[in-house]
Amino acid sequence: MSSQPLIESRVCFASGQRARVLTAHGECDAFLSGALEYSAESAADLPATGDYVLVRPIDAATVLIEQLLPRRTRLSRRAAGTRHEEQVLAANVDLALILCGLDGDFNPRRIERYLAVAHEGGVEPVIVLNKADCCDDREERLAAARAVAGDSLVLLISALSGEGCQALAGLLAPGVTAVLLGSSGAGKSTLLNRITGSDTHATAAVREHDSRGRHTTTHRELIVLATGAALIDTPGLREIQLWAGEAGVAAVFDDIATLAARCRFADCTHASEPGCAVRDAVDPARLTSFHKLRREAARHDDPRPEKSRWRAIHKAQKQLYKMRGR
Ligand SMILES: Nc1nc2c(ncn2[C@@H]2O[C@H](COP(=O)(O)OP(=O)(O)OP(=O)(O)O)[C@@H](O)[C@H]2O)c(=O)[nH]1
Ligand SMILES: [Mg+2]
Ligand SMILES: [Zn+2]
Repeated sequence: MSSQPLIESRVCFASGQRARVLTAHGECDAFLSGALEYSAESAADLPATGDYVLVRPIDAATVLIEQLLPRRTRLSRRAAGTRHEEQVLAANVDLALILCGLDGDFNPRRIERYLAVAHEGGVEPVIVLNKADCCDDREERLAAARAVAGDSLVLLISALSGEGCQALAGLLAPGVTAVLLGSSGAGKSTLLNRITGSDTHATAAVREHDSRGRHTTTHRELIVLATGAALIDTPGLREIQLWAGEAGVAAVFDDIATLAARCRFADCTHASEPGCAVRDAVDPARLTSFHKLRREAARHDDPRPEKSRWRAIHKAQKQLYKMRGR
């Protein structure tokens, strides 16, 4: 066992057992200690981009991650696949920059989803409408984004021309950590390059017919800016399955909660009940989205492990048949 003291450092890249961390001496390769790996109950207990960790130097360019420090905030999604498992996208983040291209990418429903994820993790969301340079109906889209934004800031920018980027850069005060979220092709890496004034991050054109990106960025990476702020670039997500409870969703649909107080029935579902104050006042697409996210959140609050439940039922059934001599 080495007698080197533990040093606090920040994870700027994490992938399985390998990571990279930022120390006072620069960036190092990092490995997880066996103890950390074995004590983790799920993948969410392992270091993620943005985590603070205690490391033990092995040599000048390599460290061992011994301990994960508690997360102040986090952005998580439900891991892809069928298992009910949390995937931490970024940890200790102050601002979630929810990028939405003003081309075919624009989608208020997706913005609502990202807002719920941010609220759940204790992260302040900022809605960033990008590609203002190629949008003819910016006022209309700005209004549509504001309609779902609640109290969150909505910015209109062009990462390509630089329009509006000054205001955004102004949010990145020293010590602030922000994460770029959004679909592939929304312009996250282009914006990162604009802010850092470099071309270090690869970008690629979106498909002409549907504005979808090509999944150019492949991993989450934290970059420390000259100002002392940190910015995390992420790969565009194919899906952002909610990792949020009802409270996280409710925070995004304040307007519906306020109106619902005036529905005739206290348990009104705003479907077909008489005297509903919500149905006629809220955009039907938003109401549908509210119901959908609430259902997902309910599964999160009360995760019924379907498979294991059925496995137990089948086992009990088999035993019963056996007892009956079948
Ligand atoms: N017209 C216009 N194009 C933009 C703007 N921002 C980004 N783009 C273009 O959109 C395409 C996708 O940009 P990226 O920065 O690679 O998108 P990304 O969000 O990083 O995508 P992934 O890494 O795949 O998740 C590139 O061709 C960019 O040049 C903008 O403000 N205006
Ligand atoms: Mg990218
Ligand atoms: Zn109602």
